[in-house]
Amino acid sequence: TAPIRLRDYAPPAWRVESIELSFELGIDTTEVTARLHLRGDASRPLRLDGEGLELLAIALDEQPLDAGAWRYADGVLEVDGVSDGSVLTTRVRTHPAANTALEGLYLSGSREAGFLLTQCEAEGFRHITFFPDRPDVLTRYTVTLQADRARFPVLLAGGNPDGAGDLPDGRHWARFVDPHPKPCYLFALVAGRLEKIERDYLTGEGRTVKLVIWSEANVIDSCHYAMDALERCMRWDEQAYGRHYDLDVFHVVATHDFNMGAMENKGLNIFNAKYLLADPDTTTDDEYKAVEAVVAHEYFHNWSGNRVTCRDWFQLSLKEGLTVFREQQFSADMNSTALKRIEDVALLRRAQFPEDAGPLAHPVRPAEYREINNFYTATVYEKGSELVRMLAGKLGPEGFRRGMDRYFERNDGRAATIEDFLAALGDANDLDLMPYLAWYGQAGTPRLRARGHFDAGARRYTLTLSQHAQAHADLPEKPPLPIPVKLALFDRDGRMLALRMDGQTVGHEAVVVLDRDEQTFAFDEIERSPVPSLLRGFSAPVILECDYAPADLALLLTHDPDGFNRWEAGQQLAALAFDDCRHGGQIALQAWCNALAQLFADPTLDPALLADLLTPPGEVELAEREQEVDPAQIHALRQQLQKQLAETIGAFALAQRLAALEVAGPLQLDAVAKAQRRLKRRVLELLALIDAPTAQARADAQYRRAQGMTDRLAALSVLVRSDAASAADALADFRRRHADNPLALDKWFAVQAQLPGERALERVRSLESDPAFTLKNPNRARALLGTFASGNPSGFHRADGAGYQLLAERLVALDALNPQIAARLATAFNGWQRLEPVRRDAARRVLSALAEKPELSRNLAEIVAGVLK
Ligand code: B3K
Ligand code: ZN
Repeated sequence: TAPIRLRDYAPPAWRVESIELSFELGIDTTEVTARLHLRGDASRPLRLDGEGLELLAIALDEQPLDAGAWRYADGVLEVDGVSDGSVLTTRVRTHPAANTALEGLYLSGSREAGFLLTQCEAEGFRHITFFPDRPDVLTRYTVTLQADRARFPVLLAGGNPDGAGDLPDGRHWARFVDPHPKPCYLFALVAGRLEKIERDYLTGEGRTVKLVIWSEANVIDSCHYAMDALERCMRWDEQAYGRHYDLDVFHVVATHDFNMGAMENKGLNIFNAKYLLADPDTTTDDEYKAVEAVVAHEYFHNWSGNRVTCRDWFQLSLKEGLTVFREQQFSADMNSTALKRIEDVALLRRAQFPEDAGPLAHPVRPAEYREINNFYTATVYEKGSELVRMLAGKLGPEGFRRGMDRYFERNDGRAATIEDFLAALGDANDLDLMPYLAWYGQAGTPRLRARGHFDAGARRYTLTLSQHAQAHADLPEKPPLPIPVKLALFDRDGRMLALRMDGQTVGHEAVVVLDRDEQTFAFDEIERSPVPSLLRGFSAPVILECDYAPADLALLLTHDPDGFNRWEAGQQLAALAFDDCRHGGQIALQAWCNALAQLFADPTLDPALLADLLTPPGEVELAEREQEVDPAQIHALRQQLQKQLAETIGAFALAQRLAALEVAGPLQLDAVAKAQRRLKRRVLELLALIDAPTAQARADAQYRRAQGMTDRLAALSVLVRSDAASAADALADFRRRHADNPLALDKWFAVQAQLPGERALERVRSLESDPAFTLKNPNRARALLGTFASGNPSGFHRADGAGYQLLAERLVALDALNPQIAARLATAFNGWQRLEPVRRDAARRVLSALAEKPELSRNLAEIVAGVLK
């Protein structure tokens, strides 16, 4: 198939003003009647999308159409004789239980007990009925559901409830009307046996909204945390952005069978249970945070995505990048700004930088695609959020709010573009932000080079910044980007200096914008050569190249008042220390270890921050710095680095701290308790590297006494990774204890898939024959195969290529069931070109053979071909 290109965009020939949709729901077959009220130009053909639909009846303006008046082939229904104001009625049949792709209308759970639901973004609606399946067609929906009352007691669709009642033969109906025109990707329905919790929410505008969370009966008690989070984020959006909820009800539904995290359908959000259910015995602290974040993300889409939607899928980051940014701000406000920033930058480096450095690299606004579902990427989401963050930083809090108000006001009820966004933010602040469009149009992570020079005679420090596009990225000639660099200067005692630029005192922090290839910035009245702290808060998504002396980084690591910048200095120093491990160097290694040992002894430091400071960059990030990647060697060197750190701190101090972090009594979920558990885990891991017997004994005890999942899983992971004699028993215990909880079992699969080194493969193979393993459930497939392939470099990248072979075989099986999940897992092959020669050859062989398979889905074929090139 030919790619779809941004530059070919044309407005739709036909619009659908309103639709009356009615469903006769059944597990095996569902019949859908759609009445489309059409507006458009009669001289242009009406073409509607429809995939795999069985057309039962078709009528135009209430007259059945002859077979000659329409054609249905290759996913398009073409109808003749339509005029402006015509009503087209179609009746189709679909097969929910047979739908393993989990796109369109499908069954979650078993035939006997499961429920029906829909997933339409990006192009699932065409699996439900004939419609112009594109986001710039905005339509008013009236949806009527009919079903057997005993089998489907709960009937839900987006919008406001508009009546319900009984029908003959034990059937019933319910109707929903959505007053807000929306694109069809935001349509949703849910039908089945579900329980609910509900709460009234009074909006800042004084309207009462019913919030309802639905799940299967056995987990309904795990929905309270999400309900609290929902209320928090609704209030926050009112206060931070002046955005209020706009329907009478807000439904949220949990399912265990979902291709992604969650979906922002208007008035009826649907969640992967992983991001909605939370209970102390089975949910880790990090997962609690993720629930809060995803609940907020989906809710925030109600304005950034639903009220203002995207003109076409190339603009996806308009809603996703913006909504990720809004969620990041919210989570920072609810928890800790520094820790949230650390987590997000770490994610960017682990997921987005490698994507941007390899053959799958694409701009935040891609220029073309074959399968849009392959573009829900870290680039569109996370880098997209970084671009919004740069704009917000440039405008300042008030200017950004003014700009966002303008954006929402101008584009409400519209399908907008990235240009519309930049124009609104700029116009509201009398600024031209169009130079930032270049960031949206080019792939690759820019490199920012920094050179400092101190002139003692002139008491002047000059900083020369230059930017360099990534060599192998797409455009031959890249225009310079505006790169905001937030910076500070420190004296040798670790104090921040007052900054004087161009005769003005600008405070202790300044933002300079590099918008040419190279620029020099001067700071006056500087007495002694300072230590620069650059890119504070990660003010632009670039790779900083600066020849820091290890001692300078150690100074920032120990003295910077801002937790994020401290962590950032530590990460850079750790990378140099990693190089020392390889070459037998000492300077950076000792600087890193000594600085951290000093911080370890500081009782005033936030334990959660300390835990993050004690964690060097991950194996994936470290691999990004290599010319030729040997994952086994990277793993070994990183272990050595951490071992060195543990030895510097000392086994005694580690064990002592561990004991001090032990708390008796019932589980606490406040920030202090979470921070202590975070540090406890890190300390236990470090101790395991230098005193395995003691660490294992502690882990054993911790496993047995653990009050919650965070401690239990941390202990289990240490036992498994350090080959403790008791690991097998602990695993068996965990398996028994959580046999009925799929989300906990996923963790049991994942912790074993993370076993480092060659033994991982055998473990994965044996886990595949566990009765609880199935490729049909996306969470389970991701927990075992996704963790192994993307979260365990030294396990997956075996020199004999057996890891690649296993993944390729499973991808083929998975692709036949669920192409979206297969394509996602296949991205684990990204970056194979930079592997050392033996692994590279093995990967090439496996990938080439996979690419040859004739039956691959468009999803998987695009990723395999892309990764190979
Ligand atoms: N918008 C959805 C993602 C849809 C993915 C389609 N393959 C969830 C989100 O980003 O909020
Ligand atoms: Zn989103």
